[in-house]
Amino acid sequence: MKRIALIFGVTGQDGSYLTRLLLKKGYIVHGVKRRSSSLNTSRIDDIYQEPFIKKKNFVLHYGDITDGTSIFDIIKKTKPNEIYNLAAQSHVAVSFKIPEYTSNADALGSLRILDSIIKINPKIKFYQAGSSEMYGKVQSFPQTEKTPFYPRSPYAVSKVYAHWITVNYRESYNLFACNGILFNHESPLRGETFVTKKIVKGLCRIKLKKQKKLYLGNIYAKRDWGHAEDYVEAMWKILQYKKPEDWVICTGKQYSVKQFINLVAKNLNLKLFWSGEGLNEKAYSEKNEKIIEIKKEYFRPAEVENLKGNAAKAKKHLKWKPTKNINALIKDMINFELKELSYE
Ligand code: NAP
Ligand code: F7E
Repeated sequence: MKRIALIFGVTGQDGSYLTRLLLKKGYIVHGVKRRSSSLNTSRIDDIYQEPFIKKKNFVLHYGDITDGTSIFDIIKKTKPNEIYNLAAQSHVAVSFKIPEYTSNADALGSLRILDSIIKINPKIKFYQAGSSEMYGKVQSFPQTEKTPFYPRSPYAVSKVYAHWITVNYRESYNLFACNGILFNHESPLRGETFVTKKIVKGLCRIKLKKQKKLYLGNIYAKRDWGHAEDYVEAMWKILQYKKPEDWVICTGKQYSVKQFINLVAKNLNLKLFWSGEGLNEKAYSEKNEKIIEIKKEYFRPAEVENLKGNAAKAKKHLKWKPTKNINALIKDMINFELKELSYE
């Protein structure tokens, strides 16, 4: 019997990589996309061209994680063995602007799926896309599964709710429900307003003289950045483990946003000269043109300054480890961007 997976958030960065992974493993994959007035399937459209997939093995359904009826109906109709909840309003800065919607989608969305699972078939395995943002104002270093949460945004508070409701349903109803606590992961398919994509795209365009400047916020925040392709493999392994547990997935390496900028510039053979401090800090080109400026509007009301994880548990029990380091990630993102720009 073919295994059946249902992915909420199939049109996102992780949804696209996870779909490819599961199809390669022989799953039938159902994906939930939400209705929008413009096309939102650009990350998954090319999957239908892949030689390894039979078209009937990948099916899309309209639905929304703020709409319990659609969730219930899709789960009932598709009869999945595994559900991956990747759907979320995933932008931390935006969550301060639309906190109520973010909570509805990111916190209650998970509850709606879990509640449908216990009513339809409690044997369905469930993966919840948790986040290192839950550690927020970090309480210990590096962060593990045992580090207490201290969320710093409506996004992170909602993810903490989703984490604990997943634990609660596991303990109350004996569900195979798991949290992945994933640190930042990026790729060529990363959304355009996340900092790594913004930097790679901006510096590639500046290099090719298609753009003059890049505006950023807090360049001293530090993150543990991995590659999304590695991280979706971890999601799958989490649901194949002998029992349902919660897992930290990260690289264990940390860089500041400024270090990330310098690495991208180096890869592009773009010389940057930094000067000034705070909002007046700037980066200049060899020809003394201002390339990067700091803008107050990109700072957040509360920041997460310092994330670095320890994935020892996943390494030991899931036999998972990241295969791509920061340089491989940056090269992958740059190559994609330069190819896209060559079509412009
Ligand atoms: P993403 O690219 O922003 O994708 C989010 C997905 O959720 C998209 O398919 C989006 O649909 C969908 N979505 C948003 N609101 C929805 C709604 N109301 N109903 C149904 N679908 C909805 O995010 P990602 O980077 O792939 O991340 C996947 C998940 O992991 C998210 O839950 C995120 O919070 C979490 N996470 C991400 C990271 C990371 O570094 N990437 C780290 C930890 C946790 P549209 O395409 O229509 O917008
Ligand atoms: O910001 C700083 C910003 O938006 C990273 C999501 O996938 O990972 C992501 O959340 C850092 C922050 O990611 C700009 O202040 C500076 O400190 O790329 P980001 P994030 O907030 O870490 C976690 C794990 C998730 O779960 C989330 O879903 O970069 N920063 N200047 C900037 N950030 C943005 N976006 N834009 C700037 O101009």
